[in-house]
Amino acid sequence: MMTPDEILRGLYDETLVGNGPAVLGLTNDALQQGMEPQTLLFDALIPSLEEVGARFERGDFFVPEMLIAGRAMAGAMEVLRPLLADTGVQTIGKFLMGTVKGDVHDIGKNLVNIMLEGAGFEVIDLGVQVPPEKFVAAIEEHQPDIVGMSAFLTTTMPMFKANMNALQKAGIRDEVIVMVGGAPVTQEYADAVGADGYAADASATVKKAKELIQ
Ligand code: B1M
Repeated sequence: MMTPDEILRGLYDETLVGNGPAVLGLTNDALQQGMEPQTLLFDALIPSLEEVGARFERGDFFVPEMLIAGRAMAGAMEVLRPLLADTGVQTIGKFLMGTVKGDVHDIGKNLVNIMLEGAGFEVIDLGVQVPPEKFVAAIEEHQPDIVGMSAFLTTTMPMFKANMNALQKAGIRDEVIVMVGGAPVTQEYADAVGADGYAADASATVKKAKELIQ
């Protein structure tokens, strides 16, 4: 039997090379051994994707490598999702979530969703490449407490402002709390676009969201 350290090392290495079946196998092994889902995420899967990003920046990895690593991580997340989200707590608020127009990254957004669900939020996920008019229509339809927008590229971050303008124009800006986030986003940027809240990672999002609906 593999030790927990060997499993974490294996998960990191296999995610890095995008070996989906191995990542899935190791995830199941780890859970069978009683390892915590959070440990797998924060000590292996997320660090591995960070390394993928670093290699991409250096020109050692290209889009296909990034894609298969992302898929391997997403496969593991499907197994971890029910364990992270199922706490049986009562619904504390409605959270509408989407990745902005022009941006296809969704692993980080999905992780935020899982943590929010785990904390008792009802999450409505609009998916990726969500245009401003879709955010507006969904807010009108679902009446969420908070709308969350993710952007993972410096080139798509300006969509936050476009979304805020669309909300303003539709006369619904004051009806919802707006939170923004994603790897390149900062508190300063969130303030500049007029968002009500920003968080750097999934657990910080939960904390901030709870604060904002108080
Ligand atoms: Co892309 N990509 N990618 N990519 N990709 C990044 C983001 C990049 C940082 C890599 C790098 O250069 N180091 C870089 C962006 C640079 C920049 O603009 N600053 C980049 C690039 C350049 C690109 C392309 C342009 C590449 C190309 O085509 N030349 C292209 C763009 C496509 C598009 O969207 N139009 C592209 C494509 C892709 C893939 C499709 C191959 C794949 C995405 C798969 C998928 O998501 N389904 C991919 C991947 C996998 C990555 C990296 C390697 C990993 C992303 C990830 O899932 N991280 C990424 C490098 C990196 O992040 N280090 C990279 C793990 C995840 C748990 O973290 O996403 O940060 P993260 O989410 C966090 C926080 O951001 C926060 O909480 C999450 C959980 O803790 N958060 C919020 C997220 N949303 C929030 C909302 C909130 C609050 C917090 O409130 C509402």
